[in-house]
Amino acid sequence: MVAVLRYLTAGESHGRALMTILEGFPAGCPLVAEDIDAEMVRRQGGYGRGGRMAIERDRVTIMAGVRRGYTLGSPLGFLIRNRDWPNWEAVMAPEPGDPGDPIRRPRPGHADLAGAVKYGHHDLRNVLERASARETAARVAAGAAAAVLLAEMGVRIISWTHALGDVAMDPDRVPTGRTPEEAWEDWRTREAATDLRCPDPGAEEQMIAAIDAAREAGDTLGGVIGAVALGVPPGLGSHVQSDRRLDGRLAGAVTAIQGIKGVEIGEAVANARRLGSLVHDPIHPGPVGRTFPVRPTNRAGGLEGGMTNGEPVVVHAHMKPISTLRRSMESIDLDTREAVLAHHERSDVCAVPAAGVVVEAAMALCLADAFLEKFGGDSLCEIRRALQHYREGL
Ligand code: EPS
Repeated sequence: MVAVLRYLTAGESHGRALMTILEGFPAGCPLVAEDIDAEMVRRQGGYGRGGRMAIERDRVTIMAGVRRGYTLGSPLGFLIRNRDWPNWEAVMAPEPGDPGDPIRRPRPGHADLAGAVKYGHHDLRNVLERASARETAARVAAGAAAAVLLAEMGVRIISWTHALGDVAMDPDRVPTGRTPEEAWEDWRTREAATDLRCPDPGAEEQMIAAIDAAREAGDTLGGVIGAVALGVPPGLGSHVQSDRRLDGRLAGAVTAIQGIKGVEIGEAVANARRLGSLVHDPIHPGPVGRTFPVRPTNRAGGLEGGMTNGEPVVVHAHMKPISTLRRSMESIDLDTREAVLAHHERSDVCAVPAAGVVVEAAMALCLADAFLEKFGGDSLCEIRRALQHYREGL
């Protein structure tokens, strides 16, 4: 199935810049660089980041697709300059033929070894520069535009740090609100005052201590990101073909984020251990004046039969610890085949809070695509009319 909303990114971690092209975005949607920059700032944050974040001030230049603050329906082009580039210019752009100082000790967990074999690279830098999670800045730019479009349709996506290492938050503190807008505004306000984007201050304190201990030990930490899309209408995705199932598309989009190795939709892990009668969400008549049924529980996480069912879409993304460790793991020297310690260079200790912003972006792109597929239209106005008509029919 070809996506309606497609994006591509380009750029190396220490290259000149990152670029994004977002294609299939409708005309007439308000969009300014500030909308995207707000997400750039959020993605750079979080306790546990390394020295790089003190150098970068990620900001987007809108290169194409917007005029007078509104999208044109043509491809959107974004550029994010790497402020670190001048420090790396000699490494990244040596004279042709200059062998430089090739990296030959692959890091376990990173793309180094498989990438070098696959592309026939001698210098592992030719792999690691693109494999780096720096690329997610470009993805967040695309996701921020998708989130603006979704917000126009009343859909809001929220994420938080659910667990970090072996410290988990109190699940009763998951951000909620009466309306998608209220929940979003409320959590955005509170999030700004946190260090790790965790809604449970007690757990956050322990998480910070865990990061400090890992840093001290030259080690790294992963964690779990919780995310929810609110205000999603029923009927996005489809049961009729495997590649149209939204749960699969969503899981694919989230696990395609660097470091994310598992995704749980709704209460999937606990549900696998329960009786069916304690898993499936009952269907109750809607309140007076409302014809659409309500669900007293949402263990399915808003997806049944590969389609949204009108309940919040709930996802938990599991991130492995960063694979660049200061204490270096066992590896080999690719020239001598001797056992050595893996290559190490500056990196983060933990990037779970930042990855939460990337999960939001991946969800926004996936849901906006499913939205456009369902409601079609080349302009925001057309899509709005189709959505309104559909909602009336519900
Ligand atoms: C990364 C290594 C670090 C991270 C980087 C991802 O960069 P550097 O090697 O320049 O210190 O900071 O993430 C970002 C730069 C970012 O913007 O998120 C890696 O190897 O994956």
